[in-house]
Amino acid sequence: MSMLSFERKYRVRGGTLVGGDLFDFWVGPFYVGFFGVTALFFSVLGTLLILYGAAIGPTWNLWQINIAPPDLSYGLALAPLKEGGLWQLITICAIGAFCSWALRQAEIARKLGMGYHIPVAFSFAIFAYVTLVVIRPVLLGAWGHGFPYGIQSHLDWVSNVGYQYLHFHYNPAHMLAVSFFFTTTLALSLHGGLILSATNPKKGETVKGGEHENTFFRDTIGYSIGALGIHRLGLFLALSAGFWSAVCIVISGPFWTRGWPEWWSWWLDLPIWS
Ligand code: UQ2
Repeated sequence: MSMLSFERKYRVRGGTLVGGDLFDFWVGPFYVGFFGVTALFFSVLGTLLILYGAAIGPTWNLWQINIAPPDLSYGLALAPLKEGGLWQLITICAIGAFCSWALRQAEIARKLGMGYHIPVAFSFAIFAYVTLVVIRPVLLGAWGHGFPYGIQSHLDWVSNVGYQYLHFHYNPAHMLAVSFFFTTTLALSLHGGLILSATNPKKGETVKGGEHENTFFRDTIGYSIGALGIHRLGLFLALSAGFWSAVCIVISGPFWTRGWPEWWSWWLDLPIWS
């Protein structure tokens, strides 16, 4: 592989966050590190607990397997294994695995002398998940407010929680999140389309570069954001989508308990109308 000469330069000891030299080595192409060990530990344990939960459940139908959080009556206490305790352990394993993964990304970025953009970006996804299964349940006072682990069941949860607030699309933070998700797909399709059109020409034609890319957008809309700019924009759009998703669910319940359409009465109540 052509990268091997470069890899030899950076595949050296040092730069770890935790564990010193203990796990500072590679297995084949994979960096291990302290957080590689903890990521593997939490993901294997979590997967086994999911399999156990499925095994004691009523079905092996992939769509119907469900591991539910404890009943609301357990509040924020630990529940018996078969009464939501499994869900609690699986949640701990998931958070342990996700955070280990982010820290392993940070260690590898550090060893390579790169920025921490990747672990920072991944942490927004972790934040969105933790908002659903920890922050909001804690604010509402019961683990039972977390979402159930199952393909159908988590969709039912989203639907039920949405209807609990009458019409979730009136949630202003949800509006922002959805708009950011769509704008992310717009930006990535523009970018992917542009790069492929420039670098993958038909047989016999030469590969085009940055000048052509800029010119296409200057000719069509009078503006090109640039090669670095489109990636900054993409990161901003994607992180904003995740961030406002977390906000839109955490304010539903802890900070607003009525229907979301009603929230907009502040607009109808503005003194300028009277
Ligand atoms: C661009 C550019 C790229 C790109 C893209 C654009 C050469 C290779 C896609 C065009 C993007 C613009 C004008 C921003 C659009 C704004 C939103 C909110 C979607 O100019 O520079 O680099 O990939």
